[in-house]
Amino acid sequence: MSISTQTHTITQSPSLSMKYLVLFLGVILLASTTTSFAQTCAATNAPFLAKLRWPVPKTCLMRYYITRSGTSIPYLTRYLIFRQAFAIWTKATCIRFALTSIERIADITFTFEVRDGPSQTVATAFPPTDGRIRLDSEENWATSQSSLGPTNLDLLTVAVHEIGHALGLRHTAKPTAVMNKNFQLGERKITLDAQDISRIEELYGKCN
Ligand SMILES: [Ca+2]
Ligand SMILES: [Zn+2]
Repeated sequence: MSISTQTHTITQSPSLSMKYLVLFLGVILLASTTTSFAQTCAATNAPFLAKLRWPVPKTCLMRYYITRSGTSIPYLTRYLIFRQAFAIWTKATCIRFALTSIERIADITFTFEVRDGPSQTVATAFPPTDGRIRLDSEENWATSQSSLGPTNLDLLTVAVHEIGHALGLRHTAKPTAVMNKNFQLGERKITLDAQDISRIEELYGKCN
């Protein structure tokens, strides 16, 4: 947005070489911006500002549903990844999570859908008590640490982040937090940092 504004301002009466210089710098700036923030979560902070959380009876046991369509990743593989992601949040919240095959009784649902192609938006999640997590089926998903590389995106890392949204957390600018909205290709970031833990405790209390 600011890039196009600058270009129009500077090119009011430039020489030809100045025009090319501005165009060149604009392309470089655009390319670097796209590279840095190529993989992001699309959840906006607005729905999360009200400190939405799941009500107490739910927080004993929450159920999640995984769609059987929309991706070539085997169902069992996805289940094992999502189960591992939930276990990370269980440690911080004491909330237990169990798989259900009945979508209508699920609190949190995972779907894989065609979104905007590889990179850019990789997933969107909705806060309590919605709980939908929509993953882009066209991302180059990595489903194990051994297959993780510079051209693919760790499904476990994204799952941990999106579950954080489904529990009520909004984005943070802190780079080390799992709730930072940017994902790096080839990166596994699944350890909750101190800020992630303190923020989830604000919603659900300390887990003893
Ligand atoms: Ca995408
Ligand atoms: Zn997000």
